[in-house]
Amino acid sequence: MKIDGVELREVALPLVSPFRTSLGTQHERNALLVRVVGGETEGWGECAAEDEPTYSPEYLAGAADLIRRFALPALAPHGLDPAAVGPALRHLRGHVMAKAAVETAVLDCWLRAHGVSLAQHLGGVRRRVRVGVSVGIAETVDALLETVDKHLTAGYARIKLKIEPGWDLEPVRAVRETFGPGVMLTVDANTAYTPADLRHLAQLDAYGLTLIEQPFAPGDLRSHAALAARLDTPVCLDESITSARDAAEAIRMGACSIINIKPGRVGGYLEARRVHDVAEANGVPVWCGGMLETGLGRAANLALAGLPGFTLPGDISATERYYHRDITRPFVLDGGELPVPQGPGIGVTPDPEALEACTTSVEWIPLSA
Ligand code: NPQ
Ligand code: MG
Repeated sequence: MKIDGVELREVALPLVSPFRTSLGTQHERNALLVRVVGGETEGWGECAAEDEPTYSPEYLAGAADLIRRFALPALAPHGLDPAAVGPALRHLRGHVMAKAAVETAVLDCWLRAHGVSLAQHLGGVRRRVRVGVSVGIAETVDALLETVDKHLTAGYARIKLKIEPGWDLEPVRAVRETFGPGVMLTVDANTAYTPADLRHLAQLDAYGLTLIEQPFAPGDLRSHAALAARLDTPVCLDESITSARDAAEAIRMGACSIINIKPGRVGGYLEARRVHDVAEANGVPVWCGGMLETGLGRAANLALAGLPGFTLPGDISATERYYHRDITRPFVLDGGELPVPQGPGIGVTPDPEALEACTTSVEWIPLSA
């Protein structure tokens, strides 16, 4: 089967509440959707990149440009074959999130044509997965406690607090003291610390955290290894890991004992499975990260989180945590879990009306082999 063409669509979804991390504050999620059309079938992929290159070097307009000018022309001769996308784009350096969106759309289209779910294709073993929630930096500790209380009441299986210098020991202590030792608690610094903060971060050991995520710069595996040697709290990497090879290197160096897998950050769901396999072979637990996905990305992440090595709750929250109105049917929390979609491909499609309502631009790119 050949690919007839690809639609690039930008959507804007207002967030239920602003999301503040050490990188900045987000009020709205602008997302880039890729729709691949092949014969009677179509498939969807969502690009994880944000408006600005702050979390990663990629950004939405750059990703669209990469896809339009370089990825699609390179893909055209290959037809609709998900296994061919990675090799066809290998000569393009970086741009993992843009490549991931294209591969996911091709994969979704191909799986739908074959009547196979993404969960089945990846080797998922769970029909439901435990999920957590990522809690942004708050104005005050009281406001934070109120937010955490709401999420615990909703049933989330894990609370992740965003931290930065000046917002770390105090909020973590307050949450632990208020909600007790039974709450699974983690922190995520999004690279906000430097190696000089090692002794300061060691004080987090007092609070029984399940992990500390990415305190240092993406390229600084040595400092993460030094911290891991010093702390009882397990060190988890996010931004540092952009491939299965990175994962193997980080594990070998002792830079992490847990890995956050975001499919966009590693170049797609097929590479995400390889990161999972490397981690599993080394006894390293993994969990699925989040990028404020719409229902399309959320559905695909749930399929990934069903793999056996995903033993910690992921950042795959219910739809209502982020959006009043999503472009797909909402995902609803049930006993701290979300269901893994079982239909063909990613198992969900956008609601045409909801999609139109939030679309800010559409571009159709015909593909000729
Ligand atoms: C993380 N995500 O684990 C990220 C980072 C992040 C859910 O904590 C807009 C879109 C703003 C995606 C800010 C969570 C974002 C974003 C931070 C992702 O590090
Ligand atoms: Mg993170």
